[in-house]
Amino acid sequence: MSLAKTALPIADRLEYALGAGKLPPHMLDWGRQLLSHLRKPVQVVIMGLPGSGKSTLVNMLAGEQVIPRKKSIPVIEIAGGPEPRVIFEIEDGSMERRPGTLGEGPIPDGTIRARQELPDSDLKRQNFVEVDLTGNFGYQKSIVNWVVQWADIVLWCTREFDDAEQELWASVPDEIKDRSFLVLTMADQQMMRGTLVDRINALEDLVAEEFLGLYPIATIQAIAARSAGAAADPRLWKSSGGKELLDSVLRQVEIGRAADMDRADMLLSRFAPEIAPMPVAPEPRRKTRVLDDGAKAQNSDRPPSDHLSDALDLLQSRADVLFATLSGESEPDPNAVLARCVETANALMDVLNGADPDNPTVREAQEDAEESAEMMLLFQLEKGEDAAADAVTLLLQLKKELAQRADQ
Ligand SMILES: Nc1nc2c(ncn2[C@@H]2O[C@H](COP(=O)(O)OP(=O)(O)O)[C@@H](O)[C@H]2O)c(=O)[nH]1
Ligand SMILES: [Mg+2]
Repeated sequence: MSLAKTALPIADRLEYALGAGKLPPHMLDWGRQLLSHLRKPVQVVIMGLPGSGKSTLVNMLAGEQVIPRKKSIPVIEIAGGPEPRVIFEIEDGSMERRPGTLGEGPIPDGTIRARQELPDSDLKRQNFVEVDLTGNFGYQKSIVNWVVQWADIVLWCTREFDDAEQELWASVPDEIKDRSFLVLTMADQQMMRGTLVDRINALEDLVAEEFLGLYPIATIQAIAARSAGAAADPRLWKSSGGKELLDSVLRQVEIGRAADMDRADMLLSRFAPEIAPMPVAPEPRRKTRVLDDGAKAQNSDRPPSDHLSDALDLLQSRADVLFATLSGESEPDPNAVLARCVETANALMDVLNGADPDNPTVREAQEDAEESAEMMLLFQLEKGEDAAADAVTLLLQLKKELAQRADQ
């Protein structure tokens, strides 16, 4: 093992593990997907009907006037780059590039997409992409379908979130809904008309189901407060709704990045422990007896039935705790349940690895335990209630099989 490798950024270590064939075939897709996520900034999409306040909101989030009020462009990406430059994609498939910013020069006719690059270090963490929902309902639906294939976080801008918009949003996968925001724009106008509170109340139940949260915002006031420096007008920054929305978006970006890093850590410590951050040497399954290692030799010298009953005891006690959690008053947190299942499967593998693998019953139990630990890892990557339920079922199944083997 090279220590230098363990000091590399997690993405580099994952790339190394993939290149060195450390991941088993059924984990390859996950591994590759994870790597591409770790390598690119989080994609924050600002989506909504034309005139819903998207460009203004992007300017607020970026902290500068990046999108000018000129011709509208269906897709505008704000991303990091060594110096300011704009890349235009034209409807005939051609590309045009020019240095500077969108506001500084003409926008070519037929532009369908523009990428504004800026030397802003925050843009290494996240990009902002404005997507205009133009055309008829069918066309808007196809835009939504395209966006959900690559977006990490969506900010849906709207004044009312009407039935048609709700229908468009309904088709978005749950894992994106869980990290997306409904942004009620033009809150200043709605407040003046006296409709804001009713609108928020009317949307409350729907938002609880379909979004991470509802964020009313008076974007123009938020920009004024922000460009004066947040410290210069902290009250307006707060009362406009700007602070809450920006803080929440940035928090969500961080949560997403941390979760990806945790998953990569998990994959590495399981399949390439020598390059994991805290290398844990796994007990080799097919252990040849090391006679000068007293404890281990003794361990393997115990009859296999002892190891099997230790393993059963372990499963029984963990299952008891798990069931106590599941039958408690409050809704169990699926991710905590999953973590507990993963931990149990790993502990089980440790117990069984102490037994003599030459005994066929022991070997079968070891293989089951190892397979389950891998399945648990997949469930943990998948997350959510279904995965937690599958993990608990798997543990119960394992317990049943182990009890049968111990009886043999
Ligand atoms: N009063 C008010 N006007 C806003 C607000 N946000 C955007 N606007 C105005 O609404 C119009 C449409 O905004 P824009 O950001 O271009 O919408 P887009 O088509 O979704 O990108 C512009 O004239 C903005 O100045 C807001 O919070 N309050
Ligand atoms: Mg716009």
